[in-house]
Amino acid sequence: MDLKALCFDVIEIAREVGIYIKMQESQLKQKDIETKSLNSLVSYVDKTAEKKIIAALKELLPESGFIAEEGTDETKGEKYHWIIDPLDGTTNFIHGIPMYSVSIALQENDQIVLGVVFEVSRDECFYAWKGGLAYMNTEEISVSKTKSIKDSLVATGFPYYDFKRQDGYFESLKHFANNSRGIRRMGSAAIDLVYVACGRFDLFYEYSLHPWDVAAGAFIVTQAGGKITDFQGGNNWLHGKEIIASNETLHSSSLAVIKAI
Ligand code: 2AM
Ligand code: CA
Repeated sequence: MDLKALCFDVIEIAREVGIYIKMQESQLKQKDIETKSLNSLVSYVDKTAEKKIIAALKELLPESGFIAEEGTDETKGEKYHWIIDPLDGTTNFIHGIPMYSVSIALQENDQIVLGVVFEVSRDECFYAWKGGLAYMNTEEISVSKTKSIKDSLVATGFPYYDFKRQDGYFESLKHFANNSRGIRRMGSAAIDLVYVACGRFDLFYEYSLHPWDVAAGAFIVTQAGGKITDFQGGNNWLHGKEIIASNETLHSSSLAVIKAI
């Protein structure tokens, strides 16, 4: 399969759907917003965007299956599955905050081989394919070369539904607040990850995330020279609901703090 050509087709789809989402920004009404579970919101925009993405991907790769946040199509594939978050940062979108993205990854057996994250408001498309590097629009990107936490900008996501690990999590925040350049909470894990990939953020960590929040962004980080693990330093970050993304040096110096959560 020509993953590079496929990646450019997926970019087209992400961009088109991003334009649709942006057009809906001014149309969305309070009555359009549903609550799926505690603090997890959705509207027709997420669902329509997902349907548009899946219809287009089916044409590109008819034998593939889908793992998509809104579950509008749960077709199982043999070898290929698309992991899709049609709108990552729904809470931001609903509140009129322009920090949201379209995230699409392709899995071949258990391995991610392609990732696209389109940050709609900035018109920045981040992408990578297996065997290639990582890019933002037409530029090659790489993770930061920062060596110490004191020179790092740290991104995270605050717990919004699983509060059991809150104390440990706030301890880690205290550590980074006291020792880094600052902490950011964007509200879209896909954007956090691609900002690590291009060196804007030096470190990102969050728990309670789903595969569709992280699949594409994490793959782009690895292709940009970064390191992705779960909170124990292992590989269970896609389904394990814990992720750390950074360059190799900062990753090893932060692991002990994050492990304790
Ligand atoms: P979503 O917008 O696709 O649901 C950031 O913490 C991540 O958690 C985002 O990728 C976001 O993905 C998800 N999330 C869901 N509900 C959230 C909420 N109420 N606050 C913050 N993040 C939320
Ligand atoms: Ca979503």
